[in-house]
Amino acid sequence: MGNKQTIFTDEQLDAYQDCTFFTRKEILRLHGIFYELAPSIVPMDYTDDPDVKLPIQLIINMPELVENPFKERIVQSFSEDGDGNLSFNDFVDMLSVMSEMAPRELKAIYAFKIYDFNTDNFICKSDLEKTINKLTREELEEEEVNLVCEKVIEEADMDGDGKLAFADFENMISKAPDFLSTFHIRI
Ligand SMILES: [Ca+2]
Ligand SMILES: [Ca+2]
Repeated sequence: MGNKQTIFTDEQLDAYQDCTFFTRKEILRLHGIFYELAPSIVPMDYTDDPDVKLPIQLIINMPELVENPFKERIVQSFSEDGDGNLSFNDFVDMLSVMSEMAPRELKAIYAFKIYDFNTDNFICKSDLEKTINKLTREELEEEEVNLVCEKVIEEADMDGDGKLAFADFENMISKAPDFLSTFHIRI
C-alpha cells in the first residue's frame, strides 16, 4: 500500500483528521464504505468537493445502524440539509461522534438532541417515554415505562421543574450510562 491515493487532496485529509477522531487512513476506509453504499452515485474523486448526498434509506440500512432503534433520528441529526440525506462530510461527522474515541460529553450533546423528540430543548416526560420505549424495544408495559420515567425525572431534575434541561440530562447519564449505549458504532 503506497501513498498514491487521489480520492482526497492532502489538505482535505488534514482537515478531516483535525475535525474528527479519525486518521487519514480511516477516512479513506470510510470513503470506501460510503462508496459501497451507492457505487453509481459516489465518486472516487473528492478533490473538487462534489455535491453528493446519499438518501437516509441507504444509510439506516447499513449493518452498523440497521439494528439501532434511533437510527432515523441519528441520521437526521447529522444531515446538513435537514432531510436526512448525508454528504460524505455528514457521514464522517456522524461516525466520528458515534465512535469509541468521542468523549462522553460530545455524545451527550447529540443524545440530548435525539431524545428531545419535540425539539423544545428539554426532555420532558413524553420525550422520555418515547426514549425508554425505544431503548427497551417496546418490551416494557406502559405502567413500567411510566414508573421508570418518573424515577428518572425525580433523580435527575435538579431544579425541580419536572423536565430535564441539558444540565439535568448530563446528571442523568452520569448515573445511567445506558442512555448513551446506542451512541456507539464500531466501524
Ligand atoms: Ca422536548
Ligand atoms: Ca429541570
